[in-house]
Amino acid sequence: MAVFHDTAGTDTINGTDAADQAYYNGGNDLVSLGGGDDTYIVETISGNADHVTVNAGEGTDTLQVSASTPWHISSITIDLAAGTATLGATTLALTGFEHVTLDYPFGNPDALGSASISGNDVANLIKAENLDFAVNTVLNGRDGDDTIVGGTGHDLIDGGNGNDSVYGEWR
Ligand SMILES: [Ca+2]
Ligand SMILES: [Ca+2]
Ligand SMILES: [Ca+2]
Repeated sequence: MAVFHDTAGTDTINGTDAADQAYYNGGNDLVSLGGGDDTYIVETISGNADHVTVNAGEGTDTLQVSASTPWHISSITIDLAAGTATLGATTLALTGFEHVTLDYPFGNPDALGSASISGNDVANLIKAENLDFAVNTVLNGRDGDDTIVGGTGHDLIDGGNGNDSVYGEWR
């Protein structure tokens, strides 16, 4: 597995056709992850109006918004069918992702009040566990056999069509 760390500035990252891990730390990056089951990890949000383009390519690929992202933002919206994510002032154009994980194992002391994640027409894994109790989520699987895991706050979960597995909280 190759691991890529970007800079806080603008970067172009080209992954391999095997499984890659690529980290985001700000800037108007252009990322192509190639084949394999890749993970793109949003580690830091700058607070600037950055725009990131990520093509996850073939394979089963995961977008992860991780613990060390600063929470001066009030909401998160991720829509795989539309191919968009809005994390505060940072926007992402997404292609080829199947899974989304919100992962803040140390809780969220700041302003984040809501998170909305919508999948697409394939089998999605949508995980919002490890959120602070105050964060309300809206999680939509859409078509396909989805697995959806809510957080510790108020979750509104819609599995959509397909044979879905839905968990209010993973504890
Ligand atoms: Ca960057
Ligand atoms: Ca790859
Ligand atoms: Ca789906």
